Amino acid sequence: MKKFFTQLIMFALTAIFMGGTAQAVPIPLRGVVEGFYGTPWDYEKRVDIINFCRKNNLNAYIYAPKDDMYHRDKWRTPYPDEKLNELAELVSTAKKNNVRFIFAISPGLDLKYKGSKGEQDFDAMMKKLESMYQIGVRDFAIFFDDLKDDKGRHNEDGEDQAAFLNRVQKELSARHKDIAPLITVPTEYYYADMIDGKKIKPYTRDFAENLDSKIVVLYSGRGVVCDGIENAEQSAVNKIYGREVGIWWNYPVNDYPLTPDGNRNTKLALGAVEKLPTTNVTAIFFNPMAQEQMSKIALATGAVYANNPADYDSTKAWNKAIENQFGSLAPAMKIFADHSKHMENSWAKVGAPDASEFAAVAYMVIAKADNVNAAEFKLLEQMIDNMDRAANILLEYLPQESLAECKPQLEQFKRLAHADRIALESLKAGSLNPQLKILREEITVNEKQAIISEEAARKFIDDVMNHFEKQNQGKRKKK
Ligand code: LTM
Repeated sequence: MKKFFTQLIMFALTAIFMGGTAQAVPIPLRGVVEGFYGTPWDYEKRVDIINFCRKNNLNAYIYAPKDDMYHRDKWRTPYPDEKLNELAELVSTAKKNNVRFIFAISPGLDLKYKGSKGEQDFDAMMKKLESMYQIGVRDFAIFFDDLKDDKGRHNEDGEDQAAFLNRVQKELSARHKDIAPLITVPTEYYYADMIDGKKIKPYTRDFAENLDSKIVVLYSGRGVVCDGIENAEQSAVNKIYGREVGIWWNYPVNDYPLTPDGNRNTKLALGAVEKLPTTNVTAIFFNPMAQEQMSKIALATGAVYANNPADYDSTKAWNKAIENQFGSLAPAMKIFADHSKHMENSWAKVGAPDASEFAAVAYMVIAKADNVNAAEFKLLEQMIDNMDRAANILLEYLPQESLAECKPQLEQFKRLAHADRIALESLKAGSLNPQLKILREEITVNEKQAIISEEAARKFIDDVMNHFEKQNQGKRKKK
């Protein structure tokens, strides 16, 4: 008992000395993975993101653009001099900023593991990594994600892959004493794909059992793009791999289609990262959008999380990120970004719901329809006016670099505000303004360039039209 009280007093004293809060424990390796499909970032964007990392206390950047052919499709081919010089500049910028530049390569599409072809490929890999060492790279990653066919099957052998990585790791550290442990992403890189019921799938079992314990493994959560990671899931994956596994977090990346027609995703992910583990995580990397400036809202929240997971408050971090990044434009940006947080399709779901306050008020107005009072109408009206005002301000005053990345979405936001206003006025008047149908068609056409607020401002238009449709059906029945 005495011991207990002594501990209690010690705890209280520690809390008092530390200002009442527990000390932040940052995730050791934390940063951005340029790992999306589509046009890779250019040199300027990379320099900018490396600076951003330093400012936000993120200590690593992974170079892994899927569509850099020298990273994946033609991984054996050496970088041409011009590209190598550019990479050398980036490596040196990263060093100056205390950001680890992690060079990644994705050889899985055609890597051979055995026989003379296997030897040739091992040599090709070492040559490529050596050329990166020569320009100053000290951190390397070899990724095996996205190797499944259309039916979701893969032929990868976990033991072969692990042996390959172990050999590369061994060879690299024999040649150089200043190399960090290798980082990898397995072919079964999300938890649901590692297990079959209660059993670990053969690939994952073989990969995990044979992989050198120093090699850092990243996974993407329960799914490829998923609604958070619970502590228990993190522990389960740690158990499979017999080490603390790191996270490759697919937010704010938007390189996957949102609609079943497979059209390009034209939505921006402008929310906070959320629902991430509070247990020990060894590394976390956030995969951004091609829209580098617009990615910084989520990335800044990711930095806050990664620097103190136990104390993370996503709303607080999101507000702060926007205030820091947009200054006097922050109020307008908050209104716009609030409508563009959530990403969802048949297999992906991530990000807080869009404009939850707007959605709740709009839902209430629709539910009460003929009974909405003046104050309730006013509330929604103000929200709609604010949308329009925010869009106008941002269209006029956003710096060119940011505007170039979100102009179609801002224009669509304006269209939504206009249509929502007509919808609201229709409800007030008790009869549908025929203009609404035309506006809705225009919005649908423009979704090829910009999706925003599907379940809030966009849904209100449909809900109002359905309301009048039902009313008309009722009248027709009575006749
Ligand atoms: O998530 C991983 C490990 N790999 C790919 C990423 O390159 C891609 O950006 C995301 C989102 O589409 N999905 C992946 O599977």
